[in-house]
Amino acid sequence: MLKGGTNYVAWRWDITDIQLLLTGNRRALAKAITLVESQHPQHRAQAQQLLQKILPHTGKSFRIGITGVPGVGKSTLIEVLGLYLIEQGHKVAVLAVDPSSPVSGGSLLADKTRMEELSRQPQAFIRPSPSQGLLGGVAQATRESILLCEAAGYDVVIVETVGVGQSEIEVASMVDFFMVLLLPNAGDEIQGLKKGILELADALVITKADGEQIKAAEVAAGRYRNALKLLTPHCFWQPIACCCSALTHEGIGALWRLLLDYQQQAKANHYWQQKRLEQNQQWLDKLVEGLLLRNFYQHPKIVQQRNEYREQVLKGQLTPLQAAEQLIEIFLQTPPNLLFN
Ligand SMILES: Nc1nc2c(ncn2[C@@H]2O[C@H](COP(=O)(O)OP(=O)(O)O)[C@@H](O)[C@H]2O)c(=O)[nH]1
Ligand SMILES: [Mg+2]
Repeated sequence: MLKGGTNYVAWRWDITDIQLLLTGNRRALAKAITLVESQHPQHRAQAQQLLQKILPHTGKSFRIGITGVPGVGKSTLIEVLGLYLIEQGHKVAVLAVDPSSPVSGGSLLADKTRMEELSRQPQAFIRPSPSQGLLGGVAQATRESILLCEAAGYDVVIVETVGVGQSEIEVASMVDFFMVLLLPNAGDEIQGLKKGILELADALVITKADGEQIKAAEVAAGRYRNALKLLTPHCFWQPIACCCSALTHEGIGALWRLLLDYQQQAKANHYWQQKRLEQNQQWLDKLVEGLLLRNFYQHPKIVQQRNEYREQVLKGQLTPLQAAEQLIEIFLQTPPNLLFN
């Protein structure tokens, strides 16, 4: 790992690296992702230059988000779907957003072993989650990694996340199609679904619909279908509940046809491009807000004077608005050195 930075200084991206990346070289891609994951300001600058150069080669993939609780079958499904897609002539990249790792020190997603066969395929690229950083940073790196995968010629990019915290909202906002995997034992699970998740989903996929669980899976799909009917569709697409098994491969082909159907319809009515534009716009807005806030609170003069103004507000000498305006004035007087991270 090059995250530390010191052993990294000699390493520069040159035109050969970019050409290698564009020809689909997996080492060059892995190296580029390491660069965009780096928190080091110098690397961030390099990463942005690299991204700018490859931008014309991005945007052509089908970006698919997959979420679900640990054990629901994400990795197994991605492996089976990935192998199926490779057979059809696609190049498949898998990226993970794992907000659990910085907290627990362990990772719920980075179980590469489950995708052993897929990871052996020359047409596949699997990248476990960045092991550090707050979710915002991880999400930023993942967005940039999607672009790098596209530049390297991957036409299907799967982003996997376990639904912790805000991670599925983040992932939904960076993909074209978002699916939520659910276990077949429906019970009262619909109520147990995280709030807002139904609204995010383009498809609910009941996993492990095999053996004795087929019936339960079908019952669950029916219940979810009813729940979905109660939602007002936010676009042309009516979210779908379906079953599949990564064990028997039943439903895998149908799932892919469903995705293609979505893609075709979305492109035909220009929703595809519209959604991407909106996502990009939101990403930009979020970055502006985040960068400004961070730079404000880290600004040496603000660090120095913030408490003083706070006290004046608490003592009733200044109104909160007066204090805020004066602090912002101080901030604007000395141009801050805007940096991400
Ligand atoms: N019967 C059955 N078991 C499955 C299926 N998919 C996954 N599993 C099992 O469910 C467990 C969790 O799967 P995994 O893919 O690691 O789940 P993840 O934590 O969501 O990535 C493993 O023991 C898998 O073998 C399936 O389609 N049918
Ligand atoms: Mg997994």
